[in-house]
Amino acid sequence: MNRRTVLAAAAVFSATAALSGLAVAAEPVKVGAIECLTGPAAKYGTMIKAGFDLAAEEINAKGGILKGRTIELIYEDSAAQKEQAINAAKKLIGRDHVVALLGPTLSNEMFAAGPVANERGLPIIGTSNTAKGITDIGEFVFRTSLPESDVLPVTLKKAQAKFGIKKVALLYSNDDAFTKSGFDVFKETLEKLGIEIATIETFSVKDTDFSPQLTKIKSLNVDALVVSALAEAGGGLVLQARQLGIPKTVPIIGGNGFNSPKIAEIAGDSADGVIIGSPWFIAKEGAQNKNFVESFRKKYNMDPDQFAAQAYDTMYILAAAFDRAGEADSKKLRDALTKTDNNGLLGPFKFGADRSPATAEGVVVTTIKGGKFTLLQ
Ligand code: 1QQ
Repeated sequence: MNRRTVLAAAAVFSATAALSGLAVAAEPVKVGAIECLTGPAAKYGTMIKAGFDLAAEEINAKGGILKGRTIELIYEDSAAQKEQAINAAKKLIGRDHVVALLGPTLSNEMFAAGPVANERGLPIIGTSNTAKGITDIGEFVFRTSLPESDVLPVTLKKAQAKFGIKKVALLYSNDDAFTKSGFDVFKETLEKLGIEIATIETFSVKDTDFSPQLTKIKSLNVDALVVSALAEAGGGLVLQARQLGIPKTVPIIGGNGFNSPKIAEIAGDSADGVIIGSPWFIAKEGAQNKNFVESFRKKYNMDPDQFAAQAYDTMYILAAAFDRAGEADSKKLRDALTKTDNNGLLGPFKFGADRSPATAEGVVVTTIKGGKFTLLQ
């Protein structure tokens, strides 16, 4: 070999190395996240993003995944719009070549975007989807959030025992997959518990005036209002209920949509006494939760909510699955995800055969006091 050939061979070698193992080992692993970062559900999406970012930062600082690769999160805003969620999934898969997807924020969006990921054989993990049927979309669809069917019965039983509730008004927005699903569970559980439903009132997720429904409810002398709504409408409804003179002795019970500081941001003092079930609450015992809350406050100068906690756990679940998969391969990652065994903020976590959380232990019932979530004693 003359000198020229040696140089050429070396050039070929380094080019090959750049394309294969050696250089690729340092390449970040791209993960897409579809969240509501603007629009009416942006409070949920920004909390979820904050939870993902904090966990990814910690994981990357500790050496990353797959023997030294970092996780690179690429966000697309779905703005609570189904079409936008579908386009986001297509962009992240087609343009960015992500290996997995996180989100979307709303069940409504997951029913639209989930099939896109599933058809392309890419794992998609909802961290906040609680409607019935989410993982029925297909075998690549996972969720780490507890469905309403696990949480609402715990909430209602606790409220019944504490307040002796016998008769309620049931309200829900009938144009969203999650709020409709929550309504179904609330109705079925109320019937099982022998609680009378004095009236069922509907509204739209976009509504801002609930006075017709609330005026009617006021005349019915119910013991509680049971509401399946997203936070924007839910907060407005709570505020107007108190303004119209439904007293605080009549508690308002919400579903997962109420697990957000947005309720108190909108309703102010009127949010006091609102009752919500959740797999997590901020004052949960244990060093892991304390560290999370502290790091979150330090990084963002605000308290985390349930959505941030679920997102944080999910990032660790994803990172561990990548390491079990052994490479950044979507199909291997899917199989590795099914073997999840995490001990995070939400407690011991495994997926069931349906790729939803295997158990619903650890659901707590909280109430809002001075804008903060505290345990309902
Ligand atoms: C869903 C929900 C929402 C409250 C998520 C933010 O539970 O859409 O399933």
